[in-house]
Amino acid sequence: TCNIEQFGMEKFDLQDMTVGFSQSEAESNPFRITETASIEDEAKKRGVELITANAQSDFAQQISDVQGLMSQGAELLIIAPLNSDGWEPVLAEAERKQVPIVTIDREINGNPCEDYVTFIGSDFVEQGRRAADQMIEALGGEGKVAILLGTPGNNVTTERTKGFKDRVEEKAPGIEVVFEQTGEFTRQGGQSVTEQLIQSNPDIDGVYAENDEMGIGAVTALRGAGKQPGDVKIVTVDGTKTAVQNIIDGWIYAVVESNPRFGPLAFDAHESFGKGEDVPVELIISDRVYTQENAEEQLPNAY
Ligand code: GYE
Repeated sequence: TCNIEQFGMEKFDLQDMTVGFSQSEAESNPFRITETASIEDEAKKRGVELITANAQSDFAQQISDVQGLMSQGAELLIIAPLNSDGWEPVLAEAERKQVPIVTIDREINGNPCEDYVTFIGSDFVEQGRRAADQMIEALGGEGKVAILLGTPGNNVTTERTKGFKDRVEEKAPGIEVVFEQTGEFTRQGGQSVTEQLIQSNPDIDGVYAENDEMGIGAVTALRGAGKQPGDVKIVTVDGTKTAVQNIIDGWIYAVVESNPRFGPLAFDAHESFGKGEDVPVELIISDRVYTQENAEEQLPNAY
């Protein structure tokens, strides 16, 4: 856990503070739209002043965004980091100015309770395992699988890949990963990588897309190549409405949720930290799984 005394700061009341929120990626991805809305709604609900910035997938921009938030008067930070490494200039300045940081959805590599207060996110290794379980079921334990990787340089991609591969190796040696390439977590990226995949591996049986946007791009590519729903089993991660609708339509086999509703947890963390309470240095949000059995009934929970 982390306590404000260990951190070497005076107690504060969240109510009196200005909070800065730095979003990493463009809000074309429903994960990002929902995440930003969750932070903004929670700030409003609590009457806390919030200033925001969006780095549009540019890491240098995000570093200057966060520095900008501090110079605009942010006394507390919530950061959705694009990359896990490279935060030293921000961490040094936050330390100098005594600005506590809560990171959400991706980790910053550093020391908890020194560089930042807490990380709030999913268990990404577990998401990879859940995706593998769905793929193993879809393929009856045998076949050739491609992975559409997320962007490199963050713990989410690494952990979603590790969880998936380890589980497949352990439970279904008849499944072979024959293709791996990044689709940059975007729809367009997922589509163009899948177009290459169909050329190089026309006999592919399954596609594990490390987010829904890439999975939806994969559906477009497969459709364009004349495939029918279910010909290639697709498993994705996030839980967007479009992806869950694709389960209902037969194009996607299953969607492992990655819950982006961090607002209440992030503000709670800052609030109890300010009061001098012990805050866990890692908080895991709970995720569901959407399957053919529950997609229709669960669609309202998708974002
Ligand atoms: O799955 C994806 C986004 O970091 C957990 O990033 C997040 C991931 C999310 O681009 O859609």
